[in-house]
Amino acid sequence: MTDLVTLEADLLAQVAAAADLSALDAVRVAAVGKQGAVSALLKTLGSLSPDERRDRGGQINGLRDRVQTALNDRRAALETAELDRRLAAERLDLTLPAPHVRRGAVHPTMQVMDEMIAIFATLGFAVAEGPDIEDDFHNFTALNFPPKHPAREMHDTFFFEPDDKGERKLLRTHTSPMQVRTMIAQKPPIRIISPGRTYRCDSDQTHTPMFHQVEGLVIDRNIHMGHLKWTLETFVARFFENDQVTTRFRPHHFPFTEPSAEVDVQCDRSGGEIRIGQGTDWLEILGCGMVHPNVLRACGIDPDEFQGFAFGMGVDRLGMLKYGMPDLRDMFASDVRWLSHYGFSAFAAPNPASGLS
Ligand code: 2NL
Repeated sequence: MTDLVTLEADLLAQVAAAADLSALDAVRVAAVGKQGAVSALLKTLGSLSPDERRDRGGQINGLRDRVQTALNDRRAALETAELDRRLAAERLDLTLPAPHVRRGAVHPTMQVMDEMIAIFATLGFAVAEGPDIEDDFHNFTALNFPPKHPAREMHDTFFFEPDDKGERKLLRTHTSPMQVRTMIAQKPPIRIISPGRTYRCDSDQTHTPMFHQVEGLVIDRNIHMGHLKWTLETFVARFFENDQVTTRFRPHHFPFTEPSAEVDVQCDRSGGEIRIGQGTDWLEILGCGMVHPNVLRACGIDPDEFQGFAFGMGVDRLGMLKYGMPDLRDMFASDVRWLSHYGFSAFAAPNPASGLS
């Protein structure tokens, strides 16, 4: 019995003296490891009578448990001390200037989005934002996509695995779902833009799998294409900061608008770069149309009482045009040299009062 008391006192002293986690682990191996002191004691039990074995076995197990508890407590204390030491040593004063760190810049996409929001704000449009993960109803069905429309298929849309109810969520392929949500939630008049990220399974020089859109929606009584044309012409002139810029509305087809049009701006491509508002070429910049009666009905709006127009444009693409970037893929390559060249100062946020760019 006294040998056990001495051993326990010795082991507990070693545990208390272990200065760090690796020293403690060495103590643990020597004490309660497979080849350790406690195992050696247990091996001696075989030569004892059954009664002696029960008594001594109980004593050895009690010793092992107390040593194990001491090891656990010491480990916890050392880990806390180590964390405290690291927290103290790695403390950063974020209020100090960081002279060796390159200063951040606003990504051109976000700058352009803020420009668009500022322009539409002066025209009375509110901003409506919503989830990137959508369902089939808000992304397709409510927007009058026929059930077998190719845009629903795998090559365009990122689908999630079906859930328990067999429903397949998806990454929105446009920001229209937010406009659908607004029409369902609010009564006309509605005048919103919905900026945000959109996703399509497509990648080449002019497409990235994630890109940004600003869509717009106006719903009221007696809305007609004249309102659509004025709104978009006003936007284009302000965005390109050129009152003379000529636009061309070309018939097109979208499932969610009827009639539909694509809008081109006059440009000049002769000098190797694109100049907006001069020359004899045309460049497509956005799509638009009168909201299809089926879309209004799907959102609980009576098309005999209300009409509306809608439009959609690619923010990244318009940013490339306005600020002369050659390749869309560079936009999201996270190259700090590109960002510091094309990025904007955080103090140059566009707003209608101080100007846009
Ligand atoms: C494009 C074309 C467009 C719309 C988006 C829309 C939304 C609702 C109802 C009807 Cl809720 N239309 N959005 C309409 C026409 C064109 O986008 O080329 N986008 C990049």
